[in-house]
Order: sequence, then structure tokens, then C-alpha cells
Amino acid sequence: MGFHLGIDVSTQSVKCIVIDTEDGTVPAESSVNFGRDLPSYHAPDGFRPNADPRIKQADPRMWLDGLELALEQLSASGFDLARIDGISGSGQQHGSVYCREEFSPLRPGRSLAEQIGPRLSRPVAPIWMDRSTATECRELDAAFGDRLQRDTGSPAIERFTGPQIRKFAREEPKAWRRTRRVHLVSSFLCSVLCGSDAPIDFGDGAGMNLLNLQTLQWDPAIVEFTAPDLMAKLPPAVPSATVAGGLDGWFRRFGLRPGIPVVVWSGDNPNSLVGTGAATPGLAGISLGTSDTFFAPMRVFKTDPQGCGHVFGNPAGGFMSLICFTNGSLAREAIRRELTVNWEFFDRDALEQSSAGNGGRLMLPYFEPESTPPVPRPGVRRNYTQATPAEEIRAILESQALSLRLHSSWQGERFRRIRLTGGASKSTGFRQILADVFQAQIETIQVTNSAGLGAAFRAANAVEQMSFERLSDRFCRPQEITHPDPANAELYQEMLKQFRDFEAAAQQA
Ligand code: XUL
Repeated sequence: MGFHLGIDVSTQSVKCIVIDTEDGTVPAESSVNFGRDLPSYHAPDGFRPNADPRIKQADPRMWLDGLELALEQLSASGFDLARIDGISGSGQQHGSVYCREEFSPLRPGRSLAEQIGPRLSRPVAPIWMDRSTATECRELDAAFGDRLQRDTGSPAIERFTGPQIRKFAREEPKAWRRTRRVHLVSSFLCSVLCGSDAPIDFGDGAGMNLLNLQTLQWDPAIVEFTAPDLMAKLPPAVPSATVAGGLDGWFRRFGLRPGIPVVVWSGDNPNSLVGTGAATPGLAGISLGTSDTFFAPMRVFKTDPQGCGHVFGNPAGGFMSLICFTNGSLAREAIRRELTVNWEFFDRDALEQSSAGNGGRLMLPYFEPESTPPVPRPGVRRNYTQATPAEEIRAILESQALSLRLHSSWQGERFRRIRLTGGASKSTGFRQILADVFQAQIETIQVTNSAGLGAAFRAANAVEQMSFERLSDRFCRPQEITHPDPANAELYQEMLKQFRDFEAAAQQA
């Protein structure tokens, strides 16, 4: 029994969470928001503004400054970080970081950004929101056809790392030649903690279009096609319970003990699967974050015939599904701003002032290019012309719930219980809509940062051999349960068909 630290580096923030596995409590937490706390990076939403809306890049030094600040705040919270026995982390998925040197022990007296920044062979990292790799995806699909999805779990996906790497190697061949190591956000930050290059875990590695999920090794032919000499630049791919190394002495400044085990980091979605307690079959999870995601453990390896859903490694063993809807909270926030209403109205009053089905109003809220279904250009579509603010809000929420249901149906499972996490999970109105659309029980847990919690679980699992079942028993007991209203089952079943047709027509237009 002990204390474990989970660090979540997401699109917009760095969050730390300490768990006490003995009594199932969270004795310390901290949070840093890039836009608010690190304004000098000019990345209010976690990426640098770019004239081309398809390009979304972040400065890795911003993540390093965020990490330092979040650890500083954690140690200032009064909890003695010397008590921590293990660390792991969670990174926003798919982004790629290019390093000109291999990692070596950190030098005391200099900030992380100061010493690691100059070791990057590319000053920016494309992140998961980037949509500028359509050409590379076409080439990958042409070269490998169906095998790409069959073996890597996904067809070529614009936001995935392989296409990002191919584009960089082609456009900047000199910088590519100078690159010694390509990391994911997760393995990059894990390397920082260890002061040596860390491996990539199967959970996050599966989001690259490079990992063969049949062999659980980098696929030689796909890797070779993606970029010259890429195999030599990739860290090894390993199970999620692997200890990457000991904590570098640099982190002593926060009270952390040098040498404590650092467990490989994973992506935010694999971490959220375990952090919501949904890693065992039967349950599913929905995370309402910058993007909305749907994830579930898989009983058998299966791919999405539409090509929108993915298969990743489940940190608890086997595989998981993941479906990502780029226009999650960013779209809800945009509608709220357009209507100039506060969150109280958005989350509660609006849904009391409108009714289930909303007169058939549907919205495709693509404020950003969308991943599911793939929509390359932003644009909001409505099948109605008139709506009160309350009806407009219900339209986006019902449409988002219908989209989640529609695009998760390829798994062929009837999910009766869904764990809900992320900022918008506190909206009672949205919870009811999700319960009714899925006709499933929607359960929230106390900790809303499920990615950070999942990372702390993985540390405890690898270091203390504590099972995920025990951890989720201690930390993920359902807090609030929203039951579906059976009276709305037929209504939403009908609306699901209308939504499918509306979405299909919009895609053809
Ligand atoms: C998943 C995805 C997003 C990011 C967000 O495929 O692209 O959920 O992981 O951080």
C-alpha cells in the first residue's frame, strides 16, 4: 500500500493527482492551464494559432513548463512528495515530438524547457487536432489497403502519428535526418522524468498507424514506407505495466525521491479506460473533454467497418475501442458563447425549458474539422431555422449523444452501464440525454480527471501489483447514477435514423 502520482498532460492543461491506495483517497491535486498560466506561449487552447485551420501544433516547452509548475503547486499543497512510491502519466494521444539527441540525465539548476528545448530537432509538435496529412493518408492507404486497418487497428488517420511523421520527413528532410528519436507526447514526458529515452506503451502506440496489433511490434513494412530510417528512431513498444526507469535526481527539488519507479506513460484514452473503472468487459466510458470520446474494453479484436473507430491496447490487457469526436467541449463552449448564456443555463435550465426530441431539431456542430465522421472543413449545419436558446442547446446535446451512439454501434455490444467523465459530466441535463439515447445507466465517479487517475492506477498496478479491479473498487464507486427513461427509448431510436440520414446527406453535399 502506498502513494502514487498520476500526471495528465492534455491539450489544455497539466494536472497532477496523488492517490493513497491504502484508504482510497486523493490527498493532493494540482492543475495548470496553458492558456491562463503560461500566456507567453500564445496558445490559449493549447496549440498555436495558424492561418491554415488544418495545422495544429504546440511548443513542447510549454508542456515542460506546465509540468514544472504543476509539480511546484503540488509540493506547495502541503503533501510531502517524498512519500510517493511510483509515478506514471497520461499524454494527449497521437502528437509527435522530434528530438535531435537521445535523452540523458538532467542538469540541475536549469529549467526543463531550457535544457530540453535545444535538443528538439523540430521546435513544434503536431498534435491530435492536426488535419494536414490527407496526402500522406492517401499514400498509406494506397500502399497497404485493408491490411493497415486489419493489422494496426485503424485505416490511415490524419491525426495519427505515422502520417505526421511522413509529412515532416518529406517536407523537412534535413531536420528529419537530424532527428535521433521520435516520441509521442506520453513517451517524451516519461523520458523527461527518467532522464533517459522511455518506451511507448501498446495503448498509445496503437494510435500511430505503425504498431502491428497481431504481433505487438512495430510493423517493419509500414514503418519503412512511412519515413526513411524510422525504425531506428522509434523507441521500443512495450506493455503498459513496464517500468521505464527511475526518477531523475532533478525532481528532488519538489521533494520527490530520486530513483522511484516511473512506469511508462500511456495515452489519455487508455488511461481513462482504467481510471473510470471501465477496463473490464460489460462497461463502457464516455469522456467529455476538449474532444468527446467513447471507449470500451473489447472481448474480441474487431475493427470498425466505417473506419472511424480505433483499436488500442487496453492497459489492463487485451484491446479497447476508441471513437473520437473532435467537436466536444469546444463546440459546446462555442454555442454557449454564441447564445451569451452561462453554464448554469446551458447545463440545467435549457434542458428544463425544452423537451426530449426537441421537435426533431438536429445539429452537426463542426466548429473544427471533425474526426467522426471525417469532415475536413469546419461548418455548422442545422436541419431547422428557428429555435429558442434552450432548443438550440438541446439540439447540440441531443445530436452529440446520437452521434456517440451511432458511431459506437459497430462494436455490436449493448452497453447497459456507461461511466461518464470529463468537465461536462457535471451537467445533469446532458447525463439524462445520454442515458435516454443509449438506454443505459450513466454513472459518474468522484474524480473527474480519469486520465490522471488511470495513470496513478497504472503506477500502483505496476509497482505494488495491485489489481485494477481493487483500485477501481476503492476509487471509482459510482457517485451519481442517471437512469434511462424507457418512455424515450422509441423516440430516440427514431431520431437516430434521422440523425444518420442527416449526417450522411451533409457528408455528400
Ligand atoms: C483520440 C484523440 C483524442 C486525444 C485528446 O484518438 O485523438 O481523444 O487523445 O487528447
